[in-house]
Formats: sequence, C-alpha cells, structure tokens
Amino acid sequence: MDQSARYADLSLREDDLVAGGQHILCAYKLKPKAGVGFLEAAAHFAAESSTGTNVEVSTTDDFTKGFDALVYLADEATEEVRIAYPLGLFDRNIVDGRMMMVSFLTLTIGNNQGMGDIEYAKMYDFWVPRRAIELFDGPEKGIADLWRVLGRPVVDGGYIAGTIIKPKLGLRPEPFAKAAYEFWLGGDFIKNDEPQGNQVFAPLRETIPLVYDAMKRAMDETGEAKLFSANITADDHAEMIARGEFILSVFGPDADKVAFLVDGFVGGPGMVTTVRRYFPRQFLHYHRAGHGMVTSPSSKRGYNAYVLAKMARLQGASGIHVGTMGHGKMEGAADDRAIAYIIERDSYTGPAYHQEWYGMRPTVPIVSGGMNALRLPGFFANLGHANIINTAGGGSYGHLDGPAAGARSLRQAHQCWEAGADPIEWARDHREFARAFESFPADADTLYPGWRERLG
Ligand code: RUB
Repeated sequence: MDQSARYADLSLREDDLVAGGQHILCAYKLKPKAGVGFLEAAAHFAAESSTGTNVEVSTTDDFTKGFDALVYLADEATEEVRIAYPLGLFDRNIVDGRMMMVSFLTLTIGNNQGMGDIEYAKMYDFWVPRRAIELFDGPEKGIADLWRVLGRPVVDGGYIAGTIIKPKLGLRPEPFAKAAYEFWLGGDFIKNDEPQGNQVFAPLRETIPLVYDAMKRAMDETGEAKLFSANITADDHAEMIARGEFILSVFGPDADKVAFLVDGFVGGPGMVTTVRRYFPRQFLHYHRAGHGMVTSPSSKRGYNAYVLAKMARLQGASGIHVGTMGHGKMEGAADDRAIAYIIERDSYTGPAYHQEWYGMRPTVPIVSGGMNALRLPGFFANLGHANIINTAGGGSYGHLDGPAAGARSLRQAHQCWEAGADPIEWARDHREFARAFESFPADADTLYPGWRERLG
C-alpha cells in the first residue's frame, strides 16, 4: 500500500521545521527493495517509525494523524530521505517528564530496520530542537572537572595522557595494581579495559583497594593528582550501583579522582542513564565497544559514529570514544573530526544539520585504539587541538622501557606537536619519545621514513 499521501509532504521546508522547533529531524540513506517505489518505501518507513503500519487501521482518528512522521525530502539519486518526527511521539518519564534516548531509538531506528520492502536504511545525522535539548539530561561532569582535579586551568587545560591496563584480561589483583602504579609515574589517567570487572581471578573487592593504594603511592611520588576510570558495567542496575558505591567508598577522600566507565553501546541507554543519574558527581566514561556492527561504513544499517556520539552527549556522557581518525588501529578517517566537534562545541554543522546546544555541557572526545607516541603528532595536527583524553594501552605497555616511559613518551609527543617541532629532531633530546621509535618500528618506518639514519 502506497502511504505517501499521508506520510510524505515534500512541500515542507526544513528551515520552517527548524524554526518551528516542534520536530526532531532525521537524515537517512535509504534503499528500497527492487520493485518498490522510492517515495512509497520512505513513506512506509516513516509510518512504521511513528503512527502507522502496513495497512490503514480503523482506530486512527484526526488527532492521531497529528503525530505522523513526515518524509519532507526524498531523493532517489542520492538515497537521501529526511523525516520530521513530531516531538509528541517521544515517550517521557513519569518521574520527571524528561525525554529518554531509548524512545528516540525505538522510533527512529527501531522496527524500520527490519522492513521487508527496505533493502537498507542508515541514519547519518539528526537534529533536535531547543525543547528536546532542555529535556535530555546532558552531561553533569566534563573534562573541565578532570583538569581541575589535575590542578590545571579549567579552560584549555590540555592533553590528558592515559592508558588502558593491558593485558586486557588475565592479570591478578597485585600485577594489575602494579601496572597501574607504573603508568601513573608518567601519566594522568587509567581506564579499565572494557571487559575488566569482577573476574574470579581478579575480584573487584580485592583489586580496587590495591589500585587506590597504587594511586596514592604514585601521587606521593610524582606530586601530581591521578585519575582512574572504573568499569561498573553490568546487566543489573543494582549491581552497577553496588560496584560504584563500593569503589567510591574505597577511594574515600580521593573519590573525585574516579570516573565510571560503562559499555554504553552494548549496554544501552538505560545503563548510561543509571550512571548519569545515580552518580552525577562522577565523570561518566562512555565506552562504545561493539558499535562497529552498525557504525562501520561497511554497514548500510543502523547509524554512524557521528550519531552515536551526538546521542551520548544528550544522554549525559562526560566523555565518549570517538576513534582515532585514521591514526590508530580501529576503522576511521581524517574527517571523523566531526565526531569530536559535535560533542565538544556549543554549535556545529554536521553532515546534514546545524545543531545549537543551548548551553548543554560538552562531552570530551576520548581518543583510543592503537595509539602511541609516534601517532600523536599527526593526530593532533588533524584534530587541531589537544583538549582530549587519550588512552594508549599497547602504546604504553608496549614501550620497551615500560609503562612509565610509555606514559612520558605520550606527553613528549604532545609537547612536540605543541612546539611545532619536527618529531625526529624532537626525539634527539626526548629519550622516552626516541625509544618509542625503537618500540614501534613499523609505525616509525611508515610515519617517519629515514628515522633510523637521522637518529643514529
Ligand atoms: C585500546 C582499545 C580500546 C579501543 C576501542 O587499546 O582496545 O578498547 O580504543 O575503540 P590499545 P574506540 O590502546 O592497546 O589499542 O576507542 O574506537 O571505541
């Protein structure tokens, strides 16, 4: 059944929809199955995503039709479909009237992902009006809070050198805490790797006190504050809260140096909001493991990493992983800069829409995945600034002189970029950075050909 007479209105102008502020707008790349008309498929997609189904139902009245999602742009040549969703479609909390991300997802990227007449559809941008910005939690804490803890300026406080405890799994509590201590001698921030939690060989109740002890010793030795991002991911929200409360009780007077990490993509919006609302005074670290199943450019369904990051800011993530923009081990490209800019700026024009954030606090880009000192100068040059958290696991624990040297090599790489120096020249009088060339020779050969001759 062609529903385009009801679920499409190509006379609607995007500027008017934005000025009206009564809709959430979503941009997709959509392809119908063979033999299905483009506008017909798009209209069915909008129907399934709002008030309709594949047939007319007798219970629909005129009031219902006021909540129809409407296709306002459909261009078969570019596969472009844009849909306006009336704000009234979206579920609101009974406790406080606020919006919830799960409702946004259920409608805009829910049933429409398995339709028989759609080959594929992928959301690549969305726009939220001022009222929706007001109704999402947004971040409570951000990088400024970490800079304050580190004793830095709260504006442009700069690069936070971090790591992920490696190996990913298989360390007992003592070697785990030792690995943390050694990195903290040279760096700022340590996160649990995303699967680390309460494994039988490393019970949380044993590991966390040792990590706090390691942090205190590293702070005494270096005279610097240190940060730890603890994974409290669990299926059960009560378990997450139990973990979080235990960790805060152990860190006691240093609880401000603790972030909480959640595997927010596999765990879903409820997991993120549990931390955002139950622990509003902690930095909320959104790890996105698993996102590649939909965000990868090879996937024609779901949504892209830009949409994921934008949703994370609305949900209240203090920081989310944004990839490495082609400089690390994970998929990515230079123009993934947009993923960082949409979450850290007050306004930004993305692939389809210009978004104003109306004072919603920023979410800091967390840069991770195959990074090491050698890759950082090029990364910063591409991004244009260094107000990020970077976690380099292999890049720290894979340094020939150990994790403290690995951490120092990261800081020196940042200083090299800040100074605008030639990295090979910089290596001459920055030992840990120089040793990164020997630690990661394949990267050195690719990024700095001739380094062997020039460094002797
Ligand atoms: C980092 C690591 C992280 C990835 C996730 O380890 O594996 O989990 O950063 O990817 P290493 P992303 O530093 O040893 O590579 O950050 O793109 O979500």
